[in-house]
Amino acid sequence: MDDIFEIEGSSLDESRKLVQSVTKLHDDQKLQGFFSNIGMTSGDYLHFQIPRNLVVVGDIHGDLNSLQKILDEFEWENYLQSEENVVLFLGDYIDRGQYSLEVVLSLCKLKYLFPNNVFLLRGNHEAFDYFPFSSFSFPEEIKAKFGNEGEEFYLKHIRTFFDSLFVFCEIDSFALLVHGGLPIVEDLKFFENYKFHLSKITVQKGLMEEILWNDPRELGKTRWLFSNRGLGKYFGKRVTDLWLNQTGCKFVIRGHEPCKGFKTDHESKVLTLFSSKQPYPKFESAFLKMSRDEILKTTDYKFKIDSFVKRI
Ligand SMILES: [Mn+2]
Repeated sequence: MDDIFEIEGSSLDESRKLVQSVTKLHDDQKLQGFFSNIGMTSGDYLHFQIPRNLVVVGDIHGDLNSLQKILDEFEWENYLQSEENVVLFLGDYIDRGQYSLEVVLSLCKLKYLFPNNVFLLRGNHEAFDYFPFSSFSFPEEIKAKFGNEGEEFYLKHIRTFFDSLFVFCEIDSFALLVHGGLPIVEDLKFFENYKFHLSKITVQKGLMEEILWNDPRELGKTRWLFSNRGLGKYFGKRVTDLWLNQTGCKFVIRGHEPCKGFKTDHESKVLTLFSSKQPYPKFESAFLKMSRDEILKTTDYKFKIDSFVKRI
């Protein structure tokens, strides 16, 4: 397979160097605070003013072909020249598909080339050590490619890279972006200082579990239920409305559930994106692309965010 960054056939040494550089980049950005005219960080929490253009990509799950098609569709080389054009990936880069390692390395290369406008959120598949589940096969894929040294590569470098990923993103007055869903907040005081709480998600296991594992469901007046997944919860519209009211945002954009490219819940306030096709023959692969002007029109009550999703 042709691949975008000539990642296929990378030596273990090259792969290790790339992953280490991007881990360092993430750590530096977390310490730095501001990284562009429109972007800020505070630990695990990433914050943007409305970008000139926004692309959001859902679960890729080792589908290098879908990733390549999406990058081609928004003409990444041109698009990423301006730091006000942002691309955000919602996590779950690995497992299920055949090219997890190539997907991880391609995304690292993209981040390395465009550190201030490419951002990678953490999915539940990138947090196996915290919340184990049965379909985790990435270390075996690396071992098959690099032998026993691959195991060390995973344990020493990939896991540290996963720990460096951002967990929560907010785009001012527009959207909250996470892999799984919104956590259930019992104490409203949380919102007095929510950015501070979200800057330390990785050290609050309960909060991290919900952000990486939760799913939206239509629950009527019930706020939440335990999830059939065995981890995380189902959150109802009351939880979505609370978060959106408290943060001044209008939408939640998340991945985590296979679907025909996208689906909406909670009166179209929650948009699910899915960007993997090869391991999921019954589903479709899609991404979201919006300009600043389009984002500013979200005040219109007839606004439909799913009209900006493009299937590939
Ligand atoms: Mn997931």
